[in-house]
Amino acid sequence: MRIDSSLKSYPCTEEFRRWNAIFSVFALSLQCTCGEFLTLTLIKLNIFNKQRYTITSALPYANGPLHIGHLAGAYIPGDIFVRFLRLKGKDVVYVCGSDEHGAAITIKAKKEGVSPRDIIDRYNKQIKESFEQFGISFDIYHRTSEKIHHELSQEFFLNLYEKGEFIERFSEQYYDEEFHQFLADRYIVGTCPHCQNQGAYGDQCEKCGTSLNPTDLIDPRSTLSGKTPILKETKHWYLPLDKYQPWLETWLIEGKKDVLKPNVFGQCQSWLKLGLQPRSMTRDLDWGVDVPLEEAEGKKLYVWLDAPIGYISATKQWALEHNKDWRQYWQKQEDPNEDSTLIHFIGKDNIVFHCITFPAILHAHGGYILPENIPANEFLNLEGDKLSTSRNHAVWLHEYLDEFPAKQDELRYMLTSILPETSDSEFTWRDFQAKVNNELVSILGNFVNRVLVLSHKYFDGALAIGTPLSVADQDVLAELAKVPQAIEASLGQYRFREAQAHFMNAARLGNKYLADQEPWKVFKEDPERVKTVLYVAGQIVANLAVMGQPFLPFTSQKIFEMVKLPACGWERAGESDLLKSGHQLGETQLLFEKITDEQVDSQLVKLAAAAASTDASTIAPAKSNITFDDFTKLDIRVGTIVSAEKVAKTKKLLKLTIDTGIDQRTVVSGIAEFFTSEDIVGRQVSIIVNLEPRNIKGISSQGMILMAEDENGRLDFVRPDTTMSAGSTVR
Ligand code: B3M
Ligand code: ZN
Repeated sequence: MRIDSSLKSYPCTEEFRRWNAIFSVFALSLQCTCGEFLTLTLIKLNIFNKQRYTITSALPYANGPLHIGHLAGAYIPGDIFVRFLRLKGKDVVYVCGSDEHGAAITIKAKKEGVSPRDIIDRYNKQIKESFEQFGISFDIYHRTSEKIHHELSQEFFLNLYEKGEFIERFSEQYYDEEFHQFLADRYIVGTCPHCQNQGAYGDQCEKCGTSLNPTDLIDPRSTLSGKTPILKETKHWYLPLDKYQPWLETWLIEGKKDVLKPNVFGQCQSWLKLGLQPRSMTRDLDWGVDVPLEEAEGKKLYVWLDAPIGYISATKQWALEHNKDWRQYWQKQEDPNEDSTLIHFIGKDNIVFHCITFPAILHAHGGYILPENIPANEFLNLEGDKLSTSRNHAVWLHEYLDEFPAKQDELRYMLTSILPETSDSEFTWRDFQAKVNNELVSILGNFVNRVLVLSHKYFDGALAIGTPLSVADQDVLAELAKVPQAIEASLGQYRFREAQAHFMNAARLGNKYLADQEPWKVFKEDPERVKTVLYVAGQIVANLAVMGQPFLPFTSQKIFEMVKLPACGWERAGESDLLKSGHQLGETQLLFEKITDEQVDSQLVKLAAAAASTDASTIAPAKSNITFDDFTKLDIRVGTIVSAEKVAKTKKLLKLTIDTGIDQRTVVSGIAEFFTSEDIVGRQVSIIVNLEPRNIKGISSQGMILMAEDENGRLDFVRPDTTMSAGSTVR
């Protein structure tokens, strides 16, 4: 179903606003030149007018702990959205789980010298716990290593195989001779042909997002041995993405141009412009889902074929446990109006798989619904630098939970306020401190606390209307009543930062109301008026509990307890009598505490220490001792470079002619990435002259130039400080 957007203009009347609220269309007020306010309304298909929803957040690889970048990418937005849907009374399933296949797992296992099973069991547990503690409210957190998942993935493969969808192809693939293994995905790195990123993987460049085949990489290297791989023939099954390109252009580009976020739409459009290529759906690996064909013994499904099917197998498992029908959440229904609405929350490096590959698979299989939207986020940086697992530049969730116990909502709030929704964003500990202290403590916490404390002090915690509501009271309640709709409109466009800001504005409204009414001053003369002020303020507090539920679930829960109101749904948000006159409030609890300078400093010190220790660990380890005799065997001389030329068809090699004082000889040296021949002719170098000659690219290399190499692989010559005569010895 498609509903076209249309741009219409209406006078901004009361009636229009009501109509606007009922249909939840998105409105924008502008001032016309005549001075009258006009409201331009973009009528879009309202995402919240369906009954059933299937919501997914990317399945994290079970190969390491989670950090704040994960939360900000796919989980906080997904959780806010789902909590909101539940509050709206929708039938929703929110699925996630560990991605337990692929090279991400086996490489980690190899590094640690343990089995892949050890790795996935360890991290699945840790990741699951982190999600639970942060209140990410999945209906199920599943695992792709489960039998039900293997079976469903194989069923998908066979379905496509039997329909003749795959192209079967023998081709030459990279192979590491030392490790006797074909190299695909993360087993091979090289330079991306599109953006020149030198660390692109065999299936994708994470920098520009483009999906790749290993043979696309420039200067490929095995991540197992570090060596340049050889080519060897093997058979694989390819998904003909080129064949689905016209369909994708209609479904995705034409059909979704108005609903996809610009960052997502732009990426999809540029890949389609490049032209899609067939992609292999099988791998020569020993860990993963078996390819269910006799002739494919020993081969596994490509992890990006099975992982998204993990959303479906997770739903199947959940349905089994809850007596539900999983088909209602994934398959097309007789009446298309009853189809579930599928939304994938992901980070930007997963866009191609969720917008192109997985939909193509679902389409080729048939019978399945397709995603309604894929609201991918960009990346989160930390203290001016990219988050990095290998450099330990991260805020790990399990460590945060230890160091800031019971402060989950503080991090949720901070991350929501800086979500990288349209471009990369930045987490700093100082900002975290400012957001907690100046917003959560000073605005939200302070307001709720004052209302509770004053009510207890003056009226033993009983709320009641004293004097009739004043104009100011009615105004503040009218303002409050607009907030739920503003939140809903922002959430409907996946603008979570804006939605949370609307929520916070309700707390600001409350603070301003108290400051204006000054009940602490009025009480002596007019306690009945103060009764009313606290009654009105109490309604704002109760509304903060209702409206805070998607964003700050732990805090909302506490406020509900404090005001003694059972948690309620979104239909009651904005009501001005959530607490009836005569209602008795509960105990005051502290909502938030300030983050101290010491806490911030200790986090900064920790990051600096991590940076220092990873620097040290990249320095090559010391070698064992040798004898003096061993050393004197080396004949090292000062030589002068007489000429230098690039070795044809190589990137790194220069062929040098060196005057060694003894003779003029040829040396092949891997320095072309750092020096051109013009740079170095005439320079002095240190050269080992008694090394057995070696044949490099058909050239006999007679000696070796001594080079210094830093941890980033940068090279420079080891040479005398002043000019020495060629042939001088180095000892
Ligand atoms: N495990 C990649 C990632 O963690 C991958 C996502 C799978 S979603 C089906 O970025
Ligand atoms: Zn790239």
